[in-house]
Amino acid sequence: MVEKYHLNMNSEIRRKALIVQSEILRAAGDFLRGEGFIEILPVIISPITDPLRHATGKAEIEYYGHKYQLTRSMIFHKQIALLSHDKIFAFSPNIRLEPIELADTGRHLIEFTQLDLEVKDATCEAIMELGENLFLYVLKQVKEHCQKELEFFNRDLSIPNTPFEKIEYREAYEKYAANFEIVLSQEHKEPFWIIDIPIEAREFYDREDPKRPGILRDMDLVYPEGYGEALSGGEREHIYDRVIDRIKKFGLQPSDFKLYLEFVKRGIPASAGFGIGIERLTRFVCGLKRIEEATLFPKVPGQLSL
Ligand code: ASN
Repeated sequence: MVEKYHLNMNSEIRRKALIVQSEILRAAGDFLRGEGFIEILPVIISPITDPLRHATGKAEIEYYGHKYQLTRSMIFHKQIALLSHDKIFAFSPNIRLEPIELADTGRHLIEFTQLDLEVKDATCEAIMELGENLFLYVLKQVKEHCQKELEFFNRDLSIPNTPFEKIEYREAYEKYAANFEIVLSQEHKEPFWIIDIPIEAREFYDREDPKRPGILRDMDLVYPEGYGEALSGGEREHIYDRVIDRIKKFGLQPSDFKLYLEFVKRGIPASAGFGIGIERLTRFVCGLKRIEEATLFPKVPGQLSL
């Protein structure tokens, strides 16, 4: 049984982790603004949200006969926001009603916040470089401003070498089967990328490589030391006919994405971006055992929490 983390408000671990988290938020925002990004406010409810490949329960509310979903990720809003600004980010609360089986991973919450960003006309490679630079900047700032907290956690944060190692999805899968991400994470001492992700492993909005059908221009960043996935993102499908084709191939209904498709039809920019989970980043930076320690009001799958 998972400990009742929400009853433990004055835990010294959480108190220190929140100081580090506050520094992470500041540093990440400063870095992105320095790179020319605009911070936009998050979207909490919308008729459309990320369909996600893995099974999460529907979180829906009805209002005057209209159905809204709670945001699973801001992917569609990020793409549309690029009609306003070329580089945007948001600290975006996400609700993903994960199954109770994930309660004990130490990595899953049904409510979490991701730093979600998107860049007009960017490539997968450019966005990976941005991700590495953002990650390094945050680590350096935490080391500089949270020495006491890192000492408390006995966390000797080393600054990884760049560029990070790149590992092909199929190669990893063949070697370690479906659980490859965690196995590789446990084996590694530095973060690494998973690249060449096959089309069936991701969502319809992820762009298929025109030169290599069946492979996406997508990537995941994985933390070392067993902390697991850090970030996922890539280039986006944005051409109307291709988007429709991909929706249908995934067995989804274009009518469920009507408001989004109206924008795509009129034209949205080519783009790439990613989202990085803030609680997971805090967990990694502090070396915490469980993600519940990285937020004041953790929502553990299957558990009633404040
Ligand atoms: N935020 C991710 C991205 O930008 C999508 C996700 O969280 N499912 O690709």
